Amino acid sequence: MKLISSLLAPAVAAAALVALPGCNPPGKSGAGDAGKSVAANSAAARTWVAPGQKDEFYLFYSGGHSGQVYVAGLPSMRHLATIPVFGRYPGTGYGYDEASKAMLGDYTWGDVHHPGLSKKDGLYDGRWLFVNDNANNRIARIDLRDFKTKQILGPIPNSMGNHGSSFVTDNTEYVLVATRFSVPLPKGRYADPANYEKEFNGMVSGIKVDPTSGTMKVGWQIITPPFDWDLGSTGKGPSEGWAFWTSYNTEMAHDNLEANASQKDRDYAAIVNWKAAEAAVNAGQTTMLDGVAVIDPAKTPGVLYYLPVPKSPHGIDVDPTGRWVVAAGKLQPVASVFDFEKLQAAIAKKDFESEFRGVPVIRYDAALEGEVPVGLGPLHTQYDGAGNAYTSLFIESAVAKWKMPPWSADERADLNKVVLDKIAVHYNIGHLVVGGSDTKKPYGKYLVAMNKLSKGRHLSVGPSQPEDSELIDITGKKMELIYEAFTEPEPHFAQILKADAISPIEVYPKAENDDPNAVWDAKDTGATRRGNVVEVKMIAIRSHFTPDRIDVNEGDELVLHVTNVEQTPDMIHGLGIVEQNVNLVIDPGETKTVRIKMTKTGVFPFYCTNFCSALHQEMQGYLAVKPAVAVATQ
Ligand code: RUQ
Ligand code: CUA
Repeated sequence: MKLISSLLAPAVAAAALVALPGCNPPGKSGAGDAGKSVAANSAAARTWVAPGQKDEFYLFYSGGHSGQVYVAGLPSMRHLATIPVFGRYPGTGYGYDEASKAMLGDYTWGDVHHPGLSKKDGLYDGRWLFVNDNANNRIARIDLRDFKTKQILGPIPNSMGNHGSSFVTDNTEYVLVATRFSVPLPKGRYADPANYEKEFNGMVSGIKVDPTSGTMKVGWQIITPPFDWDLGSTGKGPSEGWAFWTSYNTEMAHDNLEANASQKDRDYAAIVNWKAAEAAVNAGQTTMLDGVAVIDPAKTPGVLYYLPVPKSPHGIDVDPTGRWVVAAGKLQPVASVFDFEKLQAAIAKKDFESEFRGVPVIRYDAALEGEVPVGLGPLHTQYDGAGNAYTSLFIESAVAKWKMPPWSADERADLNKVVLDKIAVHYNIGHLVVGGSDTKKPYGKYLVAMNKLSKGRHLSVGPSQPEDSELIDITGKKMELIYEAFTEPEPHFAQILKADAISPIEVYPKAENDDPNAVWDAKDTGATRRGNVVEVKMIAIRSHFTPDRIDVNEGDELVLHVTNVEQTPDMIHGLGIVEQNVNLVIDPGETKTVRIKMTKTGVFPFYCTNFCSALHQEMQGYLAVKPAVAVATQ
């Protein structure tokens, strides 16, 4: 693979640098000379969303080990909201009421990597956003009607390291998952890591999504060798029903992976026929393992194939037509383009180079369309729907734009010719996202490039540097860097959704509140005692809690249900109980419950935490806890 020096495109990088504000040395204001440049004005105009105006797109980006998802507007890149998923978030009371506490279980954090929007007919339908937890093998569903986490599934049985997800199939039949780590199965079984090759396994899981409610459950699994599955994507159009993941460790190294997992020139991608997997489950060709129907691909031909890909691959991305599958090898400066039609023909003709543990290995050249010399350290590829691909280059700190097939004979003869443009970003790039790239009709227009190492692009805030992301206009022949924004840590992948694809609710309609403990009228409020349990039904409305006094005894358990009976947008009430660690935030029309053991005696004021009216400060009351036993006299 030769690399032409022009691919490093210093001119492109320099041009981008000169024109933009934000490239000032530390301590210099951004409003200096750069502000006068025409390019800066033009870039500013393209990202300017005037006060009172709204952004055209939502950007949902993962917050990594913060366990959260962050929402920004595009093109302004302004932070709009934090959606807590795998960790508590006092701002919305998430993880403080009983329902969200139960969802979080015993885990206090998660590691969000790849958000995936739900789809219908291969297009975003604006219903749900799925996100994975690499740390605790879970997957969550956020409802885009109210931007809240509604379900956390997991830990997924027989799986360690839910990194290779959340890849949504064309009609949200499944969210597909592949394991990053392999372990002895079922979980809990001990085996010496020295016996890794024999005793350890990875897994691909089909998480079935209920089409009406969105409720997820583990559908089936395919057991795999202990390859470390990396990123993936789902097919569409001709490749609908298929899914793809790369492995960076087909060496099956279990120690010193940096060296030992990088020995082979080619690792494998897994090519999974999930429709065949579903059929195998329906035909009963499975073994139950920890409550899940598991398919052994050696015994069920047709569900799994391997495809060699160079070298230590990371991303594998299906294009919007569903015909082209692009894999990028971190240690090889090319993007390998596979033709799904050739791949299918190879499968039909059994044009295999070998097999591994009963699974056919497709011949690389049988499926290959070409190796595009994109540059150093290619990771992920996105598409604009206009025949162009964009690959992030970690080592080069750049994005390469290149032309998808079909290629002319001339282009084929020298694939350098299909590399159309390259733009420098100012950090080691990881993921990049183009709106709708994983659908049949990408929006194009913008590309957001996310950093891996931010390299001090913002005001210093100490040793942990602000995370960076850059907004690139991809409407022209040349990519143009038009904005740079802070991104919450730790950014991984993102999804872009057209703002008008959804219409989030502003209040929960009273008629929809099915909480049996909801009350809507002051006359229905009050306390009931059953033994040591005191249950209080309370309402909150500007600017009063009813009741505003709660009486309990030491040792009691207080079960407090609060309904915010408002039906007015933005009329949120909070209930904080001083020194009792109670923090409820209740949206209009919502009911929330908290249970607390009364271990401290005394009088504890409670108050509304969310500003609600001129008399917000007066929205308060008292929790009075009487000592259980009279203090023994001297
Ligand atoms: S992986 S930088 Cu966790 Cu998303 Cu590619
Ligand atoms: Cu209710 Cu402030």
